[in-house]
Amino acid sequence: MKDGQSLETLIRSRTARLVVIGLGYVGLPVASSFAQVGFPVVGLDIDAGKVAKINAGECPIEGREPGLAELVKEVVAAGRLRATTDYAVCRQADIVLIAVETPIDSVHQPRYRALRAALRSLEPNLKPGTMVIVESTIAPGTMDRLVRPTLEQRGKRRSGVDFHLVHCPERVMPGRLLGNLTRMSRVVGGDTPEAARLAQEFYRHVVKADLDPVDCVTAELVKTAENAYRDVQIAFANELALICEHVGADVWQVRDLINKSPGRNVLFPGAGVGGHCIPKDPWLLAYSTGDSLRAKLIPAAREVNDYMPLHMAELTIEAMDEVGVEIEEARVAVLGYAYLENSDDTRNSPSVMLVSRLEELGAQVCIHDPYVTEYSGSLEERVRGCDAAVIMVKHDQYRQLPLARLKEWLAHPVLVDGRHVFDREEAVAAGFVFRGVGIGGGVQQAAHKKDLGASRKPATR
Ligand code: SAJ
Repeated sequence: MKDGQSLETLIRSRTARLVVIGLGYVGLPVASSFAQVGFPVVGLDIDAGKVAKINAGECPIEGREPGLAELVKEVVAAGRLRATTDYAVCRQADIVLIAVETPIDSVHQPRYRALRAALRSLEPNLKPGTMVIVESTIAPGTMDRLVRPTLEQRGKRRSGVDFHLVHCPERVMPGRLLGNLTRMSRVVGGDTPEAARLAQEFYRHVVKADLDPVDCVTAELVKTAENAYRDVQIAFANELALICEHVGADVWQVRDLINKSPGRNVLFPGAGVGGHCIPKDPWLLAYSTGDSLRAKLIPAAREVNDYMPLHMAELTIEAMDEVGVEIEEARVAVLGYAYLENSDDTRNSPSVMLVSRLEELGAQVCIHDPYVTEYSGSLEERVRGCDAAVIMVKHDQYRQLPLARLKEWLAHPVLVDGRHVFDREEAVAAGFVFRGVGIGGGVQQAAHKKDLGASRKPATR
């Protein structure tokens, strides 16, 4: 500790030296927020370009993040935040906060490469008395099986004695990075009760919501389960949508009426589930039980949600078939490449899955997204001459798009709506061949009729 003062005193006086490892969607807002309230903060990242940008007072995160660019500029100018690639800064740190990516791989296993690298680089620079906080989302059991052993280094030091170990999972949301940080409650998982208490003291300077002290595994479970729960909820809405298509109903009317019933809240069906949390965290939760307990509902929900972009391809093929366009010769305009409306974040975007499916089938794809630099620019230019327009994201620009203009640009009036942006009756009245997720009459109903036809064999004499 700095001249013998206790960590608690340093935290209370906001003089504890904070190092934040990982300056992405989580780390940069956290580093900037603690710098803003007075802590001396050093941001640590392997990306020298990102480090240089931040030291120039610029925010490397694109997209609409209210207040973040201004805050980064302010705290860098005030000398309370600086960035580096050098882990030696951890030797002077009183608190080290780790916010690196924890993706899953193609077989849904967590890939902790970044987390392991951060821990291994931190370990030789970890000084006695430091509090280490992991904000990254991790599978339940990871603090116990990976984080603590890596830092304890086979008896070189002990958690709770030589350092404090905490898991305080982030609850950020693109578009609300700063707002969520202060407004959302947090579970504060301590490897010891003392660690949880010290972390509560620390976060209280920035978080103006509940800070609930728990043990590490509870914190790991809360975070992964809250997102698995949302994924299952969305999967239910998506499966209901597919059923509505089969039987010729309108899922939007159905869900509104269901939600009139007390305690019901059917979420929004759509073109798929993207982002850095929802597609990943259910797998982290399911992974935690290994082979001893095989989760059933969670993987099934993932399967339903991952099917939706492929379903969008099926709806597109079927709609173009009505105007005599084969997928192999088609040019398809995909509107929306981010995973969420009015965001530039394309991580795990359903549009990525749709585009690769369409290209696999031989189509040419023209992508537009006002927030994704590579695909921004004139919507008309991207759409003109295409045989179909497929709405994958409910960006404001698309909600305001006049159908007559869209029809004029297209070579064939085919509109496939994955986010209930348009009303079917209006689209049909405007002369479109229309398909929408959850709107009966699509590819599912055709199959359904065939099934029904098959099952209604004439009674044998
Ligand atoms: N989606 C649907 N139907 C829905 C809701 C979302 O298809 O009813 C799709 C979205 O289009 C998107 C994906 O799911 O592709 C994820 O959307 P999201 O609204 O869940 O947004 P995220 O990914 O930013 O989720 C975050 C999560 N927050 C944290 O991890 C701290 C999640 O726990 C929150 O519930 C969510 O924000 C939120 O909106 O509150």
